[in-house]
Amino acid sequence: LITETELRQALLDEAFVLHYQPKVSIADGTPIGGEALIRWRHPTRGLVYPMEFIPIAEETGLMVPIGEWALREACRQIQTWIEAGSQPLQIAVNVSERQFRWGHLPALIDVLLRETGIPPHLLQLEITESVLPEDLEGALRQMAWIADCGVALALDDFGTGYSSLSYLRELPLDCLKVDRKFVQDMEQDIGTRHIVQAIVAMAKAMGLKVVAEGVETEGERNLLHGMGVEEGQGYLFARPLPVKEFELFCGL
Ligand code: G
Ligand code: G
Ligand code: MN
Ligand code: NA
Repeated sequence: LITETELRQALLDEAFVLHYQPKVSIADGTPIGGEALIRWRHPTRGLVYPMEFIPIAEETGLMVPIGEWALREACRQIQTWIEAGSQPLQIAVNVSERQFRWGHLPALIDVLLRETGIPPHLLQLEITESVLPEDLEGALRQMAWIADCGVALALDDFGTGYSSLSYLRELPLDCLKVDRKFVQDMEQDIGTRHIVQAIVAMAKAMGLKVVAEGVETEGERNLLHGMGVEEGQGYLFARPLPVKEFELFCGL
């Protein structure tokens, strides 16, 4: 079992690494951006996935420093691409409820933008609906501050949480990510297909971009394309990749 001590040591040892999953154009597969996903290079167990250690990080308060590491690493990676003269893509970083409750996320983002000098729009934060009901006012205030910096905000896993549509228009969002459970079921289940259609219509009416998560089949891709979804992410296109492979995939 993973302990808090081990996670602290992993931070000190710089044992975490980011993989990047491409986001592509549903129409033609052109790379549009990427989502950073953290992994732990464990000395004996090999690559450990976030499912196994994020919950422990959340319980022990280590989510804040680990989340800070991930944000800084992603910003540095964007900076590296810019310095190398490649056409940089927007990179999304997941941010958990804990990091909002901490209260210093806007200040951290400000520091990272200054440290790296990257154009703010190249960074996107993915938040889930679960950050909202806890402390809606606090989350809103922080999101507004972050959006004012020019950093993009996406609502992740949309449709699975305690969706209250009433707050949706109050959030300074750029993008909705349709949860992969809907994408998975939409070929077999017409009801699910209607839900996706409704989400897309709503997002468009609100001026939000839609990204479909977990696209695994050509059938799903065709349905999404027909609905006017422009961006997709999933094993059909690419898995989360080590940085070198991501660069190859995206032509960076
Ligand atoms: O890569 P994988 O599918 O196993 O990721 C599982 C979950 O871990 C994702 O849903 C994501 O929300 C979370 N996660 C991955 N990387 C990070 C990170 O850098 N910070 C935070 N807060 N969550 C992450
Ligand atoms: O929770 P969040 O959406 O941030 O995390 C994305 C997770 O989804 C990652 O763990 C990633 O490995 C996983 N993922 C990405 N594409 C696919 C896919 O096509 N199918 C499945 N089953 N999982 C995917
Ligand atoms: Mn995500
Ligand atoms: Na998601």
